[in-house]
Amino acid sequence: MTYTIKNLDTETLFALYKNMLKPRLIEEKMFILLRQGKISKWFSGIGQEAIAVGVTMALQDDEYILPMHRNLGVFTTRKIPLYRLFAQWQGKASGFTKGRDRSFHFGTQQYRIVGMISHLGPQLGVADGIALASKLKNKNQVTAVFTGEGGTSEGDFHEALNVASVWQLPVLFCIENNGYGLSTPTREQYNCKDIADKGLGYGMESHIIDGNNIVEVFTKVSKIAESVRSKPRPVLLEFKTFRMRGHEEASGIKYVPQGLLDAWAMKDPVMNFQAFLKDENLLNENQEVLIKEAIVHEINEHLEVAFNEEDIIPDETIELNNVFKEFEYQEFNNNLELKEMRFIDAISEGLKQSMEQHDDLVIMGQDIAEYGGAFKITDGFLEQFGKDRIRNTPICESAIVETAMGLSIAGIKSVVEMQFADFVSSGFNPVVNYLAKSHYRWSQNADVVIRMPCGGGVAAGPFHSQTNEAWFTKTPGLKVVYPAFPYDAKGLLATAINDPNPVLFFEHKGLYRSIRQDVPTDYYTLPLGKASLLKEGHEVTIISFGAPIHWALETLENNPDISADVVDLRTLQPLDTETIFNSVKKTGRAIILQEDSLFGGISSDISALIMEHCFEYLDAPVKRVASMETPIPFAKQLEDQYLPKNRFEVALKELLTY
Ligand SMILES: Cc1ncc(C[n+]2csc(CCOP(=O)(O)OP(=O)(O)O)c2C)c(N)n1
Repeated sequence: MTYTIKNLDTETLFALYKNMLKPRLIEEKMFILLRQGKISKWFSGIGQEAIAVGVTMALQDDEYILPMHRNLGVFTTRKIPLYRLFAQWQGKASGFTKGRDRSFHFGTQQYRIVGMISHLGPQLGVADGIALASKLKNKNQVTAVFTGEGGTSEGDFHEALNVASVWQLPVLFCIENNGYGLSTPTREQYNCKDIADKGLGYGMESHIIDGNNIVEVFTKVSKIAESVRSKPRPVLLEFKTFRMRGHEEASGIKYVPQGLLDAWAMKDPVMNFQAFLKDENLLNENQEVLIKEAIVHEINEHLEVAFNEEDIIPDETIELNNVFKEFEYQEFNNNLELKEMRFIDAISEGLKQSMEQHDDLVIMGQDIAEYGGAFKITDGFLEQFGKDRIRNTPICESAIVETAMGLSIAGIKSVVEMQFADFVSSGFNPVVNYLAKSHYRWSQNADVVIRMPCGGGVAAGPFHSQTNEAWFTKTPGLKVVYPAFPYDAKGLLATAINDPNPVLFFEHKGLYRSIRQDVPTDYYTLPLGKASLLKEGHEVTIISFGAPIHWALETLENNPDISADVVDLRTLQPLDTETIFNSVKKTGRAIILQEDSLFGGISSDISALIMEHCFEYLDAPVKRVASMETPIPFAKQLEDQYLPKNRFEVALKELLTY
C-alpha cells in the first residue's frame, strides 16, 4: 500500500494511527468478552477503521456525523469517554440510551453524532435535514452520513440522494463497500460496476476512494469537505473495503471465499499504516508498545467503570415520562375579532400565523410552493415566506420525513404536508421508527408536524380516501390530532406546531369546504388531549371525531327526542379519557362512531377502556359503528354503503332500547 503524505505533519500521522488503533484494540477486547459471555452481540469493523477515522478527522468537531454499526472509529475519534460506550453496550444508565437501545443505536448532540436505527437507510435522509439546516443558517458545514453497499439498495438511499441533489445540500454520502451485506455478495446487491457510478444519475459528483488507506481517506475527504463547505453540494463517496469478519460475531463467515479474506488481510489498514510509519522511521518499536499499552490501559480502566455500574432499576413512571419531550402548553388567546371561515381557511390561516410566530419554521411538501398545494392551503405562502421556508419536494415521502427529523436535530421546526394521508405509507418507516422512537431512545425530539388530508365521502377510491389514524395511534411516541371544526383546527394546529414532539395532524378533506364557523382572526392555541362536549344529554354518550361528528349531530337533529352527550375527541393521542368516562358514567350508554373500518380502529380501544373503567355504570354493552371491512370503494353508492353514516341512526336507536 502506498501512502502519499506530502502535506501531513507527524502529529497528524500519529493521530491517524492512534485513532485507528483504538477501535481495533477495543474490538479485540470485545471478542474476549463475547467469548466469556459478558457482552451479547458484536458487529465488527475490523479492516474498515480507516474510513470511520479518516472521515471523522476530516470533519470539524461541530459538524454532524451519522455512522453505522461498523463505525466504532467515529465514536472513539470524537473522543467519547470509553466507559460511556461500554455502558451503552451493556444497557447501563451512563450509556446514551438508558438501556433503551443497544449497540450503536444512539446519538449524542454533545459529540454531534447521530447513530443509526436498525433499518439502515433512514439516516441518509436525516443527514439531508441536518445539511439543510446548515444551509438555511449559512453555517458552511458539511454533514457526513455512512451506509453500507447493502443499504444503497433501499429506497431511502435513492430518495436521500435525489433530495440532496435537487436542493444542493452539503452532505457527504459515505458508502462503505465491504463486499457483503450479511451473506449477500455485491453482485447480488446491485448491478453496476461501481456504486460511485450512481452519482451521475443523481446529478452528483462522486469519487472512489481506497477505504483501507487512511492517508487517502483523510486527505481526499478533507479536500472534498473543504470544497463542500464553501460551495454546498452533495458528494457521493464510495470507499472500497472489505468486511473481514462475519456480519456479527455469532453468524460466522463460511460463505466468504478464503482467497478473498487472504487478499484483503494483506491490505489491513492498521497494520499497513503501522509498517509504513516504521519504515519511514516515524514510529519505533518502543513507541508502538507504549501507545498500545496506553490504549489497553484506558480500555481496561473504563471497562471496569462500566462493569461496576449498577444495572438500571426499572421504573414505569420514568419510562412513560420519557416517550415525549416535556411540553408546557402555552395559551394564546387575545382575539376579539371573529370571522366566518371554512375548515380549510382556518387551517391555512393557522399555518400562516404559525409561520409568522416561528421565524425558522419550514414547510415541505409536494407542489406546496408556486402551486399552493393540492388543496391550496399554502396558496400565497411562497410570496410571503420565500423559497427557503416553503419547499416544494420531489415525490419522496420517506426522505422528506427524514429531512424533517434532521431539521429537528439541528433545531429547526418543520411541517410536512402529505398530499393525501394515504401517501404517508410511502414514508411510514421514518414516522413510526424514527420520529416516534427518537426521544425515548436518546432524548432527541422530533419537532415535526405531518399534515394529513384524509377521509372518504368524496368518491376518490381506495387510495385517496383513507383515514389511517389507527396506523399511528398505536405507536407510542406520536401525538395524533383530528379536529372536526374550523375553530379547533386552527387552534390545535398552532399547538401541534408549538409542541416539540411529532404530531400527525389529520384534516378531513370532506370538511375543508363544507364546514364553516366563526373563528378568531388572530393567532391562538388550544390544548392537545382535551375533548369537547358538543352537546349534553342524559340517555347516551356519542363519541366520535372528524367527519363522523357531523353525521352524529345530523342524526340528533333528525331525532330531537334523543338526549345525548356528544364527545368530539379532537385529539386521539393523548386521549381525553376523563371526559369520556365522566360522560359514560352519567349516561350509562356509549356508542363510538368511527370512519375507518372497524377492526383495530381506535373505537375498539375506547370501547375496551369504557368496559374497564365504567362497567358498573353501563346499562348496555358499548357499541362501535364503523366502516365495512373492505378497502374504500370509488362508486358513490358503494362508498355510501361502506361508510357507517347510514348505519349510525339504527345502531343508536338499538342501543337506546337495549
Ligand atoms: C430494513 C432492514 N432490512 C434488513 C435488515 C437486516 N440487516 C442488518 S445489517 C444488514 C446488512 C447490511 O449490509 P451493508 O449495508 O452492506 O452493511 P454492512 O453490514 O456490510 O456493513 C442486513 C440485511 C435491517 N437491519 N434493516
